Amino acid sequence: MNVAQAVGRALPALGVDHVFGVVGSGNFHVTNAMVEAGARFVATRHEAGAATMADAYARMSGTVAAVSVHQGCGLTNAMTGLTEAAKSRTPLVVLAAEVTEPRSNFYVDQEALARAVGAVPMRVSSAQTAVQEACAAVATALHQRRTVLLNLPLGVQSADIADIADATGARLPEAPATVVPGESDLASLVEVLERAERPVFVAGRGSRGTGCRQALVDLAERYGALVATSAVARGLFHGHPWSLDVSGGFASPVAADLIRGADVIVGWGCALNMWTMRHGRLIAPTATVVQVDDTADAIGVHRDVDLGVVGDVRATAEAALAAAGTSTRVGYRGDDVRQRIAKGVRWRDVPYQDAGTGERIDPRTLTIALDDILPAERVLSVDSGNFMGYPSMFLSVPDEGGFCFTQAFQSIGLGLATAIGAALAQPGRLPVAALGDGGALMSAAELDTVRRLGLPMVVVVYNDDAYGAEVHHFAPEGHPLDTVTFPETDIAAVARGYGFEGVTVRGPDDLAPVATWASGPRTAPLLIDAKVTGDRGAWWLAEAFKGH
Ligand SMILES: Cc1ncc(C[n+]2csc(CCOP(=O)(O)OP(=O)(O)O)c2C)c(N)n1
Ligand SMILES: [Mg+2]
Repeated sequence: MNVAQAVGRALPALGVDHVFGVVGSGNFHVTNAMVEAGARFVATRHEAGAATMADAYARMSGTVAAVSVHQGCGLTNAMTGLTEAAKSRTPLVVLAAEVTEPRSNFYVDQEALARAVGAVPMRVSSAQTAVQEACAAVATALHQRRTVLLNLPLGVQSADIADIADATGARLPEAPATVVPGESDLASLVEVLERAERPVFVAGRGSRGTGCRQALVDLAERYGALVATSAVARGLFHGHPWSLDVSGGFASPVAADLIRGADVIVGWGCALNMWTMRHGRLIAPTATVVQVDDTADAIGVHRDVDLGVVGDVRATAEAALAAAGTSTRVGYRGDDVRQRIAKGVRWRDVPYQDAGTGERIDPRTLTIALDDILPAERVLSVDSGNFMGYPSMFLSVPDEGGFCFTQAFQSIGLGLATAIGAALAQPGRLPVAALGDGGALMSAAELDTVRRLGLPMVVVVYNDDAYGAEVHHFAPEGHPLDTVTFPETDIAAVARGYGFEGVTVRGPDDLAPVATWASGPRTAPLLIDAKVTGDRGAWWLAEAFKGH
C-alpha cells in the first residue's frame, strides 16, 4: 500500500464519509481509496461546485466533509468556495495533490493559497507520518471548526507504507471539552436578564448545535424574551409563537421594529454583525448588548458589547436558567406584541401592491405561491443578488436544518452547489435552490450533477436578465447599465438540455405545471425560469446600501 491509499483509507475511519471533487491523475488514488473504504464520492463538474457542496453538506449534516482536487488548477478552481467555507468556519478537509517542482505546469504555492483565504495549510510529509497527519487534519477541521488544506505531494503519495493496520485503525484525538461560562460572567448575564424589560435573543451559527434551541427557548420563556436568528441560523425557532424569524436586513418591518424596541439584546453564538444588526440601526442607543460565544476572540469583533460571556451556547443558557430560579416573567411578551407578531411578522403577510405586468411576475407573488405549492419539508439554499431576500424570507423552512446560506464571502454562483450538498445531507426533504439568472448561469455546469444524482430538486431562477443588484446600485445615479444587463436567456431550455423539466413563468397562471410536478412522482428535477419584474431594488438591498 502507498501513502495515497493509506490516507484514503484512514479518512472514512475518521468519520469522513462524503467526498466531493473532480478527479485528475494526482487525486485519483486517494479518492478511489476513500471509496473502497466506504465513503461516497460525488463527482462534480467544476471544483467550485465541489467545494461548496462539501461546505453545505458539512453544515447541514454537522459532520466533516472532504473535497478532492487535482494539483494546482484543481485547487485554484475551488478557491472561492473554500474561502466561503473558511470564513464560515466549516469543518472541511481539502485533499489536494501537490507538485513541489516550480517548473511543473501545475505548480502554484498551495500553502500560500490556503493562508490567503483563512484555511489551514497542512501536508502529508512522509510514509511514516502520513496517517498521523491525515488524523491531525481531520481533528483540526472538526475540533477547531476550520477548513484545512491537506496537501498531498505526488512524491510522497507514491511512497510505500508497510503497515495497513495503521490506516484502518486511525483514531481522532478527544474533542475539546465544552466551554462552560465562568462564574462572574454568568452572574453578570443573569443580572442583565433580571433587569430586562424587553429582552430579545438573537441566535446565530453557534446556536445550531444539539440542544441549543431548547436551552434558548427555556431561558427566553423565563425572562419573556422574543427570539430571532441571524440569517445562517434561520429556521431555528420555526413555529415558536414568539419568534421574529430573521434579525437584520432581511427582517420584516414588525420584526425590525420589535428588535429596535428591545432594552436587552443577547447574541447567542452570533457576531451581531452589520447584517444582523443593520449596521447597528436595530439596536436602541440605550440597549444593553450581550454576546455569548465559546471563543473569547470572537467577542466584540463586529461591534462593541456591554457584556461578553465566553461559553458554549447550550451550556451558558442552561447554566443561566439554573441560576435564575423558577418564576416566569412577562418581559416582552405582552398581548400587544403577541398580536403584532401573529398579524405581520412573516414577510408574506405584509400587504403589497403586485407589480406584475403579464410579461413578468412580481417576485413576492411568485414566492408566496411557491411557499403554498411546495411541500413544507424542504431544505432551501439561496444564491446572492437582489432577488435573495424573497426566497430567504417568503419561503418558510421547517428548522435550522432547512436553510443553507453560503454568504460569508458574498459570492454569487454558490447557490446551486449549496443546494446539492444540503440535499445530500437531508435526503428526506425537498431541496429548493433559489438563484438569480446571474448566479444560475455562472454555476450551470452543476445542473448536470443534480440530474446525475437523481435529486428531486426544484431550482427557481429569479430571472430579471440582469445583474439586478448592480443595476439597482448604479441606476439611481444615472450610470450606463449596459455592462450589467443582458438579452433574454431561455434558462428553462438550458435546464431541459441537462435533463430537467423546465417551466417558464411570467404570471401566476404559469405555475400550474409546478403544482403538478410537486404532487409527484418527480421523476426529473424541475427548473422554473421565472421572468421577474426588475424595476425596483429589493428592500434588503436598500437597507444594505444605507450602510455603505
Ligand atoms: C463572484 C462574484 N462576482 C461578482 C459579484 C458582484 N455581484 C453581486 S450581486 C451580482 C448580480 C447577481 O445577479 P443575479 O444572480 O442575476 O441576481 P440579481 O441581483 O439580478 O437578483 C453581482 C455581479 C459577486 N458578488 N460575486
Ligand atoms: Mg438577475
